[in-house]
Amino acid sequence: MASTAPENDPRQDEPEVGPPADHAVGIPAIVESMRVTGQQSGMRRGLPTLVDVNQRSGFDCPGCAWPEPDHRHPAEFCENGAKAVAEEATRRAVDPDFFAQHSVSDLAGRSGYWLGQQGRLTQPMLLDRAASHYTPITWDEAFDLLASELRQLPSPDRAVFYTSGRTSNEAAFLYQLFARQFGTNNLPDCSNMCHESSGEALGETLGIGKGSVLLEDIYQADVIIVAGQNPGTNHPRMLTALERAKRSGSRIITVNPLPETGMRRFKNPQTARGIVGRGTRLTDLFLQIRLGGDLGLFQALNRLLLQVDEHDPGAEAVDREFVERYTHGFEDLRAALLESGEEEFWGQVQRATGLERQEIEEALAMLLTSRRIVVCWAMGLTQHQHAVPTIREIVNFLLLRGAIGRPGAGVCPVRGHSNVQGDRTMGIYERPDPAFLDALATEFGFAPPREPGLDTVNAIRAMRDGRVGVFMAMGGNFVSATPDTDTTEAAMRRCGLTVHVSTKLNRSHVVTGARALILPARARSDHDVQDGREQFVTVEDSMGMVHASRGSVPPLSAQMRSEVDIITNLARRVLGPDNPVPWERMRSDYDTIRDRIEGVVPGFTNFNARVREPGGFALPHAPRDSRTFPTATGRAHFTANTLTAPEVPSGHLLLQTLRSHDQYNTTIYGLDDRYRGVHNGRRVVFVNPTDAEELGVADGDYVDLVSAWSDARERRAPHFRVVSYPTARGCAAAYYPETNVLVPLDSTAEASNTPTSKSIVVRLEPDSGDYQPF
Ligand SMILES: Nc1nc2c(c(=O)[nH]1)N[C@H]1C(S)=C(S)[C@@H](COP(=O)(O)OP(=O)(O)OC[C@H]3O[C@@H](n4cnc5c(=O)[nH]c(N)nc54)[C@H](O)[C@@H]3O)O[C@H]1N2
Ligand SMILES: Nc1nc2c(c(=O)[nH]1)N[C@H]1C(S)=C(S)[C@@H](COP(=O)(O)OP(=O)(O)OC[C@H]3O[C@@H](n4cnc5c(=O)[nH]c(N)nc54)[C@H](O)[C@@H]3O)O[C@H]1N2
Ligand SMILES: [Mo]
Repeated sequence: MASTAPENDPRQDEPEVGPPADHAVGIPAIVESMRVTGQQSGMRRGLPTLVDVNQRSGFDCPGCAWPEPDHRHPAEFCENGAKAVAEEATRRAVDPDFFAQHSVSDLAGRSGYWLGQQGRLTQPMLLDRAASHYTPITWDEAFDLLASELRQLPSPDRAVFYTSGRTSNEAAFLYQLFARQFGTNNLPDCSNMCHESSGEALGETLGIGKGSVLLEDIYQADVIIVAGQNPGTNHPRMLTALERAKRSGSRIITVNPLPETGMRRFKNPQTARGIVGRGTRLTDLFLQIRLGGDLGLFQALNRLLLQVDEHDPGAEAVDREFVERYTHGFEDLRAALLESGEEEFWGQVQRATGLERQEIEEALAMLLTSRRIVVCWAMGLTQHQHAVPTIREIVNFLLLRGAIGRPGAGVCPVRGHSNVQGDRTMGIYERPDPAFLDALATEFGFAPPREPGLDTVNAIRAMRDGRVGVFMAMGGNFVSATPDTDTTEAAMRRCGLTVHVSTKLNRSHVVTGARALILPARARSDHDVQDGREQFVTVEDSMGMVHASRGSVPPLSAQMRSEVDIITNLARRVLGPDNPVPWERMRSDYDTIRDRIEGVVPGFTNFNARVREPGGFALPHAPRDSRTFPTATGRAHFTANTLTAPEVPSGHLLLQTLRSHDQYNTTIYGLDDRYRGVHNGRRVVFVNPTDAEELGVADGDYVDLVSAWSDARERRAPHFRVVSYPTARGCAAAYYPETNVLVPLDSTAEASNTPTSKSIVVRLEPDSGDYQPF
């Protein structure tokens, strides 16, 4: 098919495909890290930067939220962390000349990959009404414009303040404070599309929506279940922790429709063994589950535990003492799980999981001899219609085994963005806890709004319906990360003003409201000096550890400002001189922000002193620390969940949308997915060979993916190369964000409203020829 890719924008529609790799990391990862570093930032700027990553005196890797070990290796980063840092520390600059050369419609015809590769944003820019190009604007003019648009809104609820998960604790705290002083809880964030289902399920059952394990627990576990997660690509440093656990005797059960290379064999580049040896085999038992089958799997395990307990109480399948002392709802769970007959139950489980009973019993045998069990998961579990019940069922499982609040045991939702968990702790939430608002009111002497605000999906609906005047984003790439791309882009265009505080150019800068602002931010690795004094920020990792992060890279332009600087200046303009918050002092000294966080957020006592200690400190977690459960009953809750799984009509496949090895969400680093054997392209759909045969397609064919959703609109993603791949039967996979066009806005998870990006019913149609690059 003819491609008319713009100059320098490489074609992504003719991928080359080879066999998947048999191990992760090793020497190719080191070579790749050095290559991107040299290419983006040059070795003189890039290498010293890499040395600082995740060190106590350095900055937190802007990649994932996996925690740092106590004994840090001099190279405490991974290939994908190196890519994230290189992209930030790049010498390439997007300056006013660039915007003079490229009209917005030209930029809208480029790929996300090309946009991101142009470099760092270095100057505030305005796209005026009906203008064809962005033009430079001073910071003062930009703040005045935004402030006057905000003040003219008929209600504060006509503004939406989105956050992506790289924002520091300090900036996040000020951003939500500003939004609430302005008068709205419209604070959607990337969490709404990510671990919201985890927070929802864990909050309800354990009383706190966060993971209950520390790194030490991973090392001490007897069994680690890794379900719905691809750490080899998305949390590579987790492989080091899993390797260490394996060396002290842990066994690993991997639950995934795909045999992900990273979970098979790991060659740790930090050890000689990893460089020259065969590496470490990680997975002991691989359960190749169908998409969305995990609720069925954990229900089966739980029913088996109850049955073993009944017939052989000595086996201690159920930790009776724990159940009696700490939990609520056991009898209801028992009744629900044992209700149906054997044949009916196992028929349902088989249909949902695609697993044989014997495979589940093999897992059970490993679990029955272990009390120290950790369950890790990520997007493979959270982005389904029944994600919340699935995670509640995992909690049921761990509670039955007494595996909460015990060393080497617990829940481990592995977060994505490096500070997404901290942002939520700081109050970035559209449904804030009343106690949080009370504390905010007391600390700052104002009445915060109490009405719940808009989450991501509801914000898109409000924008679509013309109910949003100003959309502001603290980082992120809203139009590419959200579902139903055509709907979302149309929604964005209905806003009066769209504002992005960003580091890199992306599609959300070129699909805009009537007017648009780009405000260039300093990033995690950038040096931050305010009024002559060096500043640092803080972040919270996936395990609730809070620590300092100090950037060291000289910013490419003096016009790039810190997020704290941007928020405080905006707040002063919008809220006026009588506002009681000392915004200007907070800008010039981030310690004063931390003092106020201490006054509002539990767990931050003596914040400024403790965060200066090497390694920072752990936030309290009542179930982990003392087996106390801050729920309504003061106990951990069992829940009875109905066994459901996605229904797929014949002739269709269930599609999951996932990440390649060369991307960070919507930021595309390159066009390869080394571990899965894909090179020089991204428009691929992985299909089981038997399914392909039944559907009459073959490896190498080009097809359109068409979403089968109940409304009348057609959602089509054209021109994907079929890749014959050993995924579970009936389950296909393709990359995000190219496939977001297929995810219906109204297809969301119950209770968390998270888009169902891992279960989209699609059919394959012959290539329509409608593909236009980008
Ligand atoms: N390099 C890099 N690092 C990243 C990111 C990145 O894009 N690039 N993104 C960051 C972010 S924000 C996040 S949230 C995390 C995401 O980290 P992951 O959740 O690992 O990301 P995905 O690529 O979406 O992979 C989902 C995995 O779950 C499996 N899966 C899908 N559906 C199911 C299911 O129904 N059941 C089971 N058992 N498995 C299933 C898929 O086959 C795949 O292995 O990574 C973070 N880290
Ligand atoms: N189909 C499908 N859709 C998905 C997912 C999926 O698996 N499938 N995953 C979902 C998930 S888990 C998530 S978390 C979301 C991600 O959604 P987002 O967080 O909105 O998207 P990102 O691609 O991470 O945002 C990248 C942009 O953030 C900006 N940026 C980077 N660093 C900084 C910084 O330090 N400061 C500031 N101010 N800006 C910065 C850059 O301009 C960059 O272009 O996408 C979701 N969408
Ligand atoms: Mo995420």
